[in-house]
Amino acid sequence: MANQATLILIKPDGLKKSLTGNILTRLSETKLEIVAAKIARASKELAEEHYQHLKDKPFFKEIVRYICGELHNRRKVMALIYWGEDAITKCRQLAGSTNPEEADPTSIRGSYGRITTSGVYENVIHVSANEADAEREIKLWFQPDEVIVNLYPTKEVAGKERKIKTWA
Ligand code: IDP
Ligand code: MG
Repeated sequence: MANQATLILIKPDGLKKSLTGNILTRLSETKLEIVAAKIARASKELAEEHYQHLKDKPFFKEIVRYICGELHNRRKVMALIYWGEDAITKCRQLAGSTNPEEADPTSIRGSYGRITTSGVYENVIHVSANEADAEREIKLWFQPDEVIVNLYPTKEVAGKERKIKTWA
């Protein structure tokens, strides 16, 4: 099995519950390499794009609000790319099933997830489901310069001269 990349998001409930360390510790069992990491904010547009495959589901609006941080008053996620052999299966295995009540209780979602009274699966972590999703999602959440390996082909485009912010 060749090296794969997968997008991991520690969702707003994971951050609010102060689970960042616990989740990263669990993921370190995979012995995969972290090749990008940041705290990021999902705009509504980014969230809708991220969950585009679920846009016809009755819970679509709520999961968009969830990943944007509106359910937790914590408008951020931690976004990481894990890279290595069989990364997607390894990370999804550790994350556990989508429904946290059905997830293996020793998995990340089984340990820390819950179903809210309004029916949202709050499952603390996102892991890309397959290689095509991983590529699509990584390109949504990260720019090439933010990743320390070359995952996908890039191109140079002539930018309009623009101001960049630097430390004063
Ligand atoms: P995944 O995160 O395990 O890949 P997806 O089907 O891609 O599962 O769903 C994205 C997210 O939407 C889930 O992680 C969960 O937070 C939420 N979700 C999925 N299915 C349901 C459902 O049936 N009810 C409520 N929330 C759901
Ligand atoms: Mg998914």
